[in-house]
Amino acid sequence: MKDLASQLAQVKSVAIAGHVRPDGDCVGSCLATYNYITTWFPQIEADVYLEPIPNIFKFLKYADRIRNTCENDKIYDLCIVQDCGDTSRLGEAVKYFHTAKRTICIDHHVSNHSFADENYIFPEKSSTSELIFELLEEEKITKEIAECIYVGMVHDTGVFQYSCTSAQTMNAAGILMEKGIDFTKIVDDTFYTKTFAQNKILGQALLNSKLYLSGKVIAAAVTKEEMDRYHALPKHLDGIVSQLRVTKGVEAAIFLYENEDGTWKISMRSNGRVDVSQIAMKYQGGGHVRAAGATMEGSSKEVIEKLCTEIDKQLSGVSGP
Ligand SMILES: [Mn+2]
Repeated sequence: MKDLASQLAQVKSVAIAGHVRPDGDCVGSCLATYNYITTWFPQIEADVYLEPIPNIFKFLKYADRIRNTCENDKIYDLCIVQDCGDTSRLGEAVKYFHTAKRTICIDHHVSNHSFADENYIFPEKSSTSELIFELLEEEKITKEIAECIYVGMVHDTGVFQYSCTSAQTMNAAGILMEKGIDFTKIVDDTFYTKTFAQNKILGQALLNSKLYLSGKVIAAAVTKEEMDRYHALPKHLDGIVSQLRVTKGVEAAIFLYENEDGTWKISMRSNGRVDVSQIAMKYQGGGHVRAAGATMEGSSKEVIEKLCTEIDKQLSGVSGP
């Protein structure tokens, strides 16, 4: 697959979907594709399915057209799934993937096993949004499409900071800037600005944090009760693990919060020596070498101990990269 345009020939209807709990890259890349199709292929009937998106991304063009529910049983000519490592992370929209006449997957998760008919998967790329940039004709990237792609790249690179950022990422970002986007405002409004409640729960998570493995791992858990106390929703906890990761001397950071059913949602970050995607996959999760997640059962103490054991194995060379 070399471009998106050739995939759209003879296609009358397209469903676009991304992963559950959509983040900046998921929302940005899906809306980039949606805006591209509606702008340049107006004869195609396109729908985009995502779970409710964070408010910070609602300024993107056609964010208001995102469908949060999948009650219709439409069968699409083409289903494009983006930023999603496997079908179980598609949520309800998985039915459109299964019934569509043809499927495409565009993704950068290492755990992705090329599950669609056509796959455009590059784990070394910064973001799915960067892959969308590659698949679109530069002259057909409008300002609105550029905003979507830029948001996705900014979020998955931590504002062009993580090691997944490449020269190509920066070149793409430069071309997007020339489309007239307000790049300063995008970074400030969608990445750095936190609500008061978000800062409070971040503070609580940092107070809860402890060091393990002689300071090589930092872990923090936030309980349901604490989330309720600060009126924090899961989507408000996004930056916490990144803050833990920048603690001096740590190789890996673990953040967990309690789900409604008492299980724990785990996020892990690595500073390079630990492959956290391997550990996440052991617990039916997935992600990238330096950023991965999973869901686990048990007490927070047990969960942290299990993860520390895996990290220790890697650091001592028993397994791992
Ligand atoms: Mn991504």
